[in-house]
Amino acid sequence: MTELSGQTRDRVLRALRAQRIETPSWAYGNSGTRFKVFPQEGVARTPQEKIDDAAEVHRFTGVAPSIALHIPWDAVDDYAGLAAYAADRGIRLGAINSNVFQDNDYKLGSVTNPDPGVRRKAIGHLLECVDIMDQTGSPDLKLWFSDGTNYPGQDDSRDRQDRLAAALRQVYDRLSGEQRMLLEYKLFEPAFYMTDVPDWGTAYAHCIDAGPRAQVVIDTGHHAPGTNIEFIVAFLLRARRLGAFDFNSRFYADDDLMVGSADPFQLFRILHEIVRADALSPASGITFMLDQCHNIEPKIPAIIRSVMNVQEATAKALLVDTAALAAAQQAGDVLGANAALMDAYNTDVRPLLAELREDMGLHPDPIAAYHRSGYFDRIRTGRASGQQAGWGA
Ligand code: LRH
Ligand code: MN
Repeated sequence: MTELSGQTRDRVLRALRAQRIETPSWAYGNSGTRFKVFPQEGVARTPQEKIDDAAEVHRFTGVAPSIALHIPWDAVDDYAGLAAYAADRGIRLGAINSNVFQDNDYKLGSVTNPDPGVRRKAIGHLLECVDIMDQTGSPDLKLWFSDGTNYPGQDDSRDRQDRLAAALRQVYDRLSGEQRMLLEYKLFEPAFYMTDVPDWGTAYAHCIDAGPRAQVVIDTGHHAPGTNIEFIVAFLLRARRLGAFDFNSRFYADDDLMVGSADPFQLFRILHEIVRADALSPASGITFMLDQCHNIEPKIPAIIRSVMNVQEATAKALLVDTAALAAAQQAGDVLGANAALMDAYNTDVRPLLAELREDMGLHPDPIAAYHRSGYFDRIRTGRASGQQAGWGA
């Protein structure tokens, strides 16, 4: 790595030290595909054990102090108690994810269902999630709707959009304090003809209609192949409507693989837009979450690896020589501009990150440290009995 000036080094290390990545509770439970869910030894059985695992990820990475919850997968009787349990382990309860995609009543849709009774039930769940936010202190309500149709003519697209807008209005009006509504889009699956919130434009338009507390979530696995996701990032940042990321990666569809594992260059380009907009720090109000499923690989090391992948892409983005890039862009020097970006991307930032971790009092190799910690042996024996957590699908 070309010798970094002291000033650049400090700026990069400061930004990396302040980075915050939220891990998803459901990634600590069993997950799979429609073909099979392979259980794994030591998997969490309760929201508390998922929090224990999240605390381990934070213990070795130092930048993952919050966990996103999914309701009802993480339902408990005492949410304030759960928040206290987490706080005792240095973990904050993050986004509350609603779930209106697993109940039999939602076959033809949840908030967009032709049946007003089903719509009321779905909206009731979303409002219940805001009640939970009041108890956990979570700022973010994250909404993803599996709603859609499978055949042309099955339902009226405009009527469904009206129903969706009415539901979002009701939920939006329930928000208080710093609470936000984060709307996630997805091109397809489980619906295979039309999805009611299929793309960023639809999500953005509904957020504009709802109000300033409504922001868009970009799940990196929810686009058509070949989509330029960093353009969407740049656009929504400029519009001040980018609320959060669900980071993961994919080779084909919504594969939910480790972020950066399938396309590290895309992750770098996304983080470049974030850094360019000075939107990396928690103060920017963007929540950087992982949304992954570790169907065959050991879950906790996979999440640690994922956090490290985000750190590596971020470090590379922070190393972009912005002055050289801007000069080349202004001069129409196409190759020069591209080279400015590629030089940063082709920089091996692992030594810098190892140094950062040592500065933070952490082991330079979080995964090796995790394996040496004996945590897995403890949970493998300690959690041998009982029902492992999963999607309950
Ligand atoms: C939908 C999704 C959404 C979550 C779920 C676990 O595909 O990305 O963010 O609710 O995964
Ligand atoms: Mn997601």
